[in-house]
Amino acid sequence: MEMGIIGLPQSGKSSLFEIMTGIRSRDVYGEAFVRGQASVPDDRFDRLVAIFHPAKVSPAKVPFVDVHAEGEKAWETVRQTLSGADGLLHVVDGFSAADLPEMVEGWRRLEDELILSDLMVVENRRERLQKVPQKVLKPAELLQVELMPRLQTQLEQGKPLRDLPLTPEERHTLRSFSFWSLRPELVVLNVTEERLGSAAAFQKETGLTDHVIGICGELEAEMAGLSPEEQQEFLDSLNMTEPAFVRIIQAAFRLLGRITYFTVGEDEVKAWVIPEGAKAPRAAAVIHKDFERGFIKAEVIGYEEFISCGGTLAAAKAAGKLRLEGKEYVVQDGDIISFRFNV
Ligand SMILES: Nc1nc2c(ncn2[C@@H]2O[C@H](COP(=O)(O)OP(=O)(O)OP(=O)(O)O)[C@@H](O)[C@H]2O)c(=O)[nH]1
Ligand SMILES: [Mg+2]
Repeated sequence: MEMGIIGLPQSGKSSLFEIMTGIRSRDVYGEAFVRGQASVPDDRFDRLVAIFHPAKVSPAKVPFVDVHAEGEKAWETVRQTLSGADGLLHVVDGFSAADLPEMVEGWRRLEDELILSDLMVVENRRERLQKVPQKVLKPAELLQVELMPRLQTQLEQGKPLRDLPLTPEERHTLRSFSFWSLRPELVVLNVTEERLGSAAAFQKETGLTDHVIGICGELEAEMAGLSPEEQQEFLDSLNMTEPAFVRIIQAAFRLLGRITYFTVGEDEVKAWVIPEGAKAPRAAAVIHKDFERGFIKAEVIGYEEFISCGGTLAAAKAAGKLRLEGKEYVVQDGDIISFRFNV
């Protein structure tokens, strides 16, 4: 699971990457890309840490990738590096753009490039499939023969593939193509302080319903270097409740369809990242493969219930609120879990 950062040259990609991960990407030389983890801010996690005072604290993380693409092969570098990214974060320069139309134009320019790149892949694939006699085609290829013209029509209209309704089977057969416009995308409009309000107009103008977040990269960078108290003062003076990069990380996490469950104790409080809809054994596997193989039961309590029981496992147990769940249990966001297994 990872988010690839894209954007026109000098749009503020590496600056945003640094704000989110703490890694000064621009100081990393000789690498085609830098990968960094951003901790996912979560009030529930903070509360659990305050309750258990653990020796070790491990919040949920989202990996971001910042590409260093220069020269003639820049586009190729971006394509190769991000072919495995599950989601895209498109940074739009709103600080040096003259006005809103110019910001929208910048956004459109890259989106068009991505759509064109997908279109070339579709056309190539169609050509190849046409050269093969129908009867030797495998079922997945037959599905593609049907599907590719639909994709082509969509792309020729300048629309992203993610807006097409696709069955899970169709999605599966398209996975290996790494289409840009099929992947979920979050757009970050990077503006100056006085333009912080322009995200709404940008959203309207681009027709992007959700998934647009306006930030002022300069302010965010300043804030990142402050103590928590100074940061709070700074936020108060701006009428903000939290830094905007927090919302970006949280939005990226949701965009990737991930949820968290917690393991708690005096040694460690940890937020584990799993795909939404994962059943208990699969959730256990992210801790250790043995937990999945030898899975017996999961002892579970939802976060809210845990808090309303007084915030101790002993009290929750006494109140009969710790549930024993089996292999078919679908783990819920915020579950506090202890696995029983046998290896
Ligand atoms: N005024 C202003 N300048 C910014 C902001 N973000 C980035 N910059 C400046 O824009 C330039 C490019 O920033 P980067 O973060 O390196 O942008 P990038 O998209 O990673 O650039 P490339 O990797 O070269 O494509 C730098 O000189 C930054 O100081 C911002 O929010 N406001
Ligand atoms: Mg950069």
